[in-house]
Amino acid sequence: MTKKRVAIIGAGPSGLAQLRAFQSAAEKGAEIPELVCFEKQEEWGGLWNYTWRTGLDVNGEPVHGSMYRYLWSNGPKEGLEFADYSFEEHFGKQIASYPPRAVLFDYIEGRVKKAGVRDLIRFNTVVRWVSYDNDSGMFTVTVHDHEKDYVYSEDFDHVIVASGHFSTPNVPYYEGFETFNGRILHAHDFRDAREFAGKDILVMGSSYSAEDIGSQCWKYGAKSITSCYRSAPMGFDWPDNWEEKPALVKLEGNVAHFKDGTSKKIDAIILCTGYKHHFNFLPDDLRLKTANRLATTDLYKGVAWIYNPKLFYLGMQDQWFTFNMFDAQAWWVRDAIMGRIEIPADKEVMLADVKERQEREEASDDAKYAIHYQADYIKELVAETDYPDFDLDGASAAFVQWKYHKMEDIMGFRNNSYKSVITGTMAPVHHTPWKDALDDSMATYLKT
Ligand code: FAD
Ligand code: NA7
Repeated sequence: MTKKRVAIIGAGPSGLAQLRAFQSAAEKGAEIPELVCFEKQEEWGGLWNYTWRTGLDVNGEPVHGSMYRYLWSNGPKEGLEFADYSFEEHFGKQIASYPPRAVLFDYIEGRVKKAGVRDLIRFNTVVRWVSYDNDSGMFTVTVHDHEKDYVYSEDFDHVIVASGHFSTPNVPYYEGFETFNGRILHAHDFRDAREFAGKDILVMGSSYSAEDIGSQCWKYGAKSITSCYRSAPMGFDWPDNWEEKPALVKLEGNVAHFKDGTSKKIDAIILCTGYKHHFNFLPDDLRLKTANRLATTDLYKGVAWIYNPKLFYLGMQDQWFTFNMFDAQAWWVRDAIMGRIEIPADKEVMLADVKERQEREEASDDAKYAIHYQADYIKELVAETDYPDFDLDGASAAFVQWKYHKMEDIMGFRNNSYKSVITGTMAPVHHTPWKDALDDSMATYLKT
């Protein structure tokens, strides 16, 4: 019998989890399918592979990266630790709880280097189109190899979409944007907070990007931060030069007018208005269309495309948990492909699964509820595979504590530490408070 062929689109944390999942089965003696991972960037790590570029990349493709300099993990690392590769294994010691981007990149890379899966990735290769043929039961994946500059197609039994969903910006329009005499940028194009030192900035949105980009600008010397919300304020105890206002109504010249009738002169606007699930390489019958939520539309068990469950998606949920959730999904998808897990033949059963998840998600808008909801989802997947079982209640407790720490001190929550649920050790307190730690290099972070 010929081996099944599996295409993985993207070598970010999700795609790499998939490669590691298959490699771990092979390590235990299983016969695994032939794997091809297509990655449009020249390096792995997805968003964690920092790029200074914005707009188009060196090959003329839209820049994938939305990460910026000086980014430190926005949640405790104890909530995302791989169950099969601890921080202590990687760094040879326990490290503090909110590592900067470079440290997390190193950690992600460490596991896949150890697994030896790099040769399975075709870098600088962007997926242009995927189609499915009912007669042959195969997918045709068409890609552009930018190194050799040619387009080619190959057939696969399965396709796994791991291309991320925090890359294509959602960019609203407000009256007066076209005559504003300053920079208007989306969070996707934000790179270095020092650009805004000494400036009065307006941050639009009230979620993670607004909170963190505003905080970066504050830390690196912005004169003032004004943030505005559409639905609800973030409600933290902000520093004196940070003001939270209701929705923007319009701009007149460089003056922003808000819904409560107040106004403020500003120098630059950063749109922290979220991202779109965007798959320009998929036809309508294979393409996921979902809001950014915990229970995505049309994915059985959050991963299998209901209308053709030979197609899978990883990491498409809104994320409290990240790396360990991608792992749980990748292990589950691996087992579905290898015939160890059966996917229901009846579409109605799969639709009912999604409906039940969405109703349960909608039962509460409390953050603690949402954290436990996603933890339960991971538990459910882990229980069906050989992914190492780990203490998800402990990881949820770290997230709940994190929420409290943020309410206590939004510019100081990263000075806290938590206990690893993988190794049971307590993280050390970092040597420098976050607000004073201007150098985010790995060498400085790891100094004891
Ligand atoms: P991505 O990391 O987006 O990787 C997708 C990969 O697919 C990329 O390498 C991309 O080049 C490739 N790709 C896309 N399209 C194609 C194509 N057509 N052909 C070939 N390859 C393609 N999570 C945390 O846990 N902690 C944090 O502190 C945190 N901070 C964040 C900060 C920002 C600014 C953002 C945007 C996200 C943050 N996240 C954080 C969440 C983040 O989504 C995950 O950590 C993680 O990167 C998601 O992994 P992924 O592999 O699903 O997607
Ligand atoms: P999110 O979490 O999707 O949040 C988007 C925010 O943008 C949210 O507050 C929205 O308000 C707001 N929004 C969206 N459209 C508009 C318009 N038209 N006008 C005003 N405000 C708007 O995205 P983030 O970028 O913060 O976070 C994504 C990931 O990046 C996250 O995982 C982090 O780890 C980093 P709403 O509340 O819907 O009214």
